[in-house]
Formats: sequence, structure tokens, C-alpha cells
Amino acid sequence: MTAYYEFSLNDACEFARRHYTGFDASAALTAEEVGDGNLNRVFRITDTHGHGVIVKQALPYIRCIGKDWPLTRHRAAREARVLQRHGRLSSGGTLALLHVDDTLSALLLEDLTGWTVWRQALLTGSNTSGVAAALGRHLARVLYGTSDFALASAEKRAEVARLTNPELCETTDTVFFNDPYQDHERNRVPPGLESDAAELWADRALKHRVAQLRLRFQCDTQALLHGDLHTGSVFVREGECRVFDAEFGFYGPMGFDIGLVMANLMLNFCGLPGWGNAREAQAARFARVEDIRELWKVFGQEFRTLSATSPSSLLREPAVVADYLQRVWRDSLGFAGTEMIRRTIGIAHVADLDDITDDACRENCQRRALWLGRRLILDATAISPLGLCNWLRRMAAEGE
Ligand code: SR1
Ligand code: MG
Repeated sequence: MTAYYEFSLNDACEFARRHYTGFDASAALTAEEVGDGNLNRVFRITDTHGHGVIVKQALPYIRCIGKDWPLTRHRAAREARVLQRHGRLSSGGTLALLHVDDTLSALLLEDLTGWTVWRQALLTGSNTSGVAAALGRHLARVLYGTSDFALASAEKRAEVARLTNPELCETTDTVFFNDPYQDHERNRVPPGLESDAAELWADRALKHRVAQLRLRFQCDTQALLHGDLHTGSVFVREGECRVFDAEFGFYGPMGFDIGLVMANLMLNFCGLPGWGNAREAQAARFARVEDIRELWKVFGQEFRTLSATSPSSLLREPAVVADYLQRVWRDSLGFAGTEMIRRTIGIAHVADLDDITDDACRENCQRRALWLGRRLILDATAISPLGLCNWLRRMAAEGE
């Protein structure tokens, strides 16, 4: 068996050549490193006819931090399991996995020419209508399909054990629920937000709610989640989506995946005044509210339809499903708040805020995101889907 080694460009080509049947045997291959993610190395391998595949290799540490933060490289095999499981439940909803090698911690994935990463599409003002609905449908299928609604008791428990992901969950636990709620050296508090961060660290009511969310994250095994579902983990094209980067996948509360998508749409909403002119920014902010509305609406519709087919007569009851979805909504708001806070003052930020060039405008947008995240956590039980959309629409109308 080959031992693990870190791929050079040439090694990545050889790996693709060995496991991908789409290349002509005689065609020369070229590799370029394309990943700008925090954790792994990602290569695009192309032949002279323009056929391409992606090679993703996990390092035994977090790439953006270095060897000081070791992290299991078996996350590659775990990602493969999540992609396979989700892919069976939502055909076309995830990036196709072509090969996995646990020893080399490497995946071979389809290359999506003509698709764009959702975050990029949002930042460049591309038309992304239909994407949120497609993602809502995908989420309903994978979350329902791995939940107690669909699975028999013993099968569900076996799945929870088979798909456990302790090291990556610990990373999430640290960067979501620990560091951003104290003055920690790993945080990256933006210039100008020091006193906002200090005020947040002193907010005991907020920390109480975050503690409750942390316990939901740790203890609730509702469904197999993607685990890091931000807009940088979704390829989009004309109303379609393909989810990728599932290495953080684990059995957890559904609201964690839904909340992260909502949060990243709201981070974009908060940052938009820093991108383009005021009129364009306002129109795009209204479009983000529509995205959130569609995501939740289609998720709920599809989940209700699927629940009517549950093998459990108890869980088929519409009132039970309605209660369940209400709980998922509340969790989603809370987890959305934690994502917004950690993406503003924690270790891993987002381009929607950080890449705003005007310093004063960037600071305002970051402050808006921090405030909104805090409100979502504190008010999660009082905000309905319609209430959230109306609230965001008011903010957009008033330029807040
Ligand atoms: C230490 S950095 C951790 C973050 O990077 C990944 O992209 C995930 O979002 C994770 O939370
Ligand atoms: Mg990722």
C-alpha cells in the first residue's frame, strides 16, 4: 500500500490519470492549483482537449493556519461518504465523486465547467434566481432521507455511528461556539469593531443562548448534515445547484445547515452597500430576501411532501411535521446568528464583508452583520419566516 505524501502538481496529474477514464491515454495533462479554501489543496487537471477533473487532497493540518493546527486527513474519506449518501438521495444536488483514496486522503471529483461558486456569483451581481429554491429542495431530500422520518430505528442509529466526524466537529465547535464569545487570540476582530466585540463578549444573555445552541449542535442527531454549507460550498448555474466540500458532514440538527445558508445570504445582504452603487445594492438586497424566503418555502414544502410517505404513522401526522419544522426554523435562526458572528469577528471571514475596499463602508457593513447575528440569536423564538423577510426588507428600504 502506498504511504501518504503531499501531492506536487505532477503527483496530482498522475493520480487523475490513474483513476479517471475520460482522458486520452496519449494526451498530455496539466495541473493548476485552484483551491482558495481554508483546509485543503485543490487541483484542476486538464488535457489538451479541455477535459478536466478536480483532485482534492487533505493535508494533516489546516492549510490556512499551518502545522500548528493538526487535523485528521481522513476527512477526505469522510467527505466521500457524505457526498455519496447525499448524492443517492438528491441526484444532481451534489458534486459527483469519481474516486476516493483514503491512504492518500485524495478525492477525484467532477469539474464543473460553466458553473460558478455561489458566493462569487452573488458578489459579481450575476442572476442567481432559482438557486435558493433548488438548494431548499436538495436540503429537504437529504435531511429528510437521513432522518428518523425516513429511516428505521436501528438503521438510523447505525448511520449516526458510521458517519461520526469527531475532529471536524471539534473544529466547528471551537470556531463557532468558543472563540467568538471571548477575547481569544485566534479571533480576527476587524479594525474599528473592537468595542462592538467587547460588548458582545460581555453579553450574558447572548452567551446563554449560544450555550443552548452549542448543546443542540453537540447532542442533536436529526440528520446527516453537510456541516459547512456556506455560499462558497455551492456551485450554481441557471437555477441549479451542486453542493461540494462536505468534509464537515456529521449527524446534527437540520437547522445548522439551513441556518448557515441563510446566514451567508444575510452576510451578503449586510455587505452589499459596499459593492456597487446604492440603487443596485438595494435591488440585490431585496433579491437576497427573496432567496431566503424561497429557500425556506421550498424546503418546507418538499419536507412536508416527503414526510407524508414516512414509514412511521406517528411521524406522518401533519401536526407533528409542522411542530418539527417550527423547531428547525428556530434552530436555523440561532445557528445563522452564530455563523454571522463568527464570520465577522472569528478566525474565518467572508469576502462579502472583508473585500469591501472602502474602509469606513466595510466597517459599517461588518458592524451591521455583527448586530444582525446577535439579534437573530436573541430573538430566534419570536421571529417567523415572514417576520424575518419583512424585517430585512425594511432594512433594505431604509438603507440600514
Ligand atoms: C480554522 S478555519 C475553519 C473554517 O474553515 C472552513 O472553511 C470552515 O468554514 C471552518 O469553520
Ligand atoms: Mg469548506
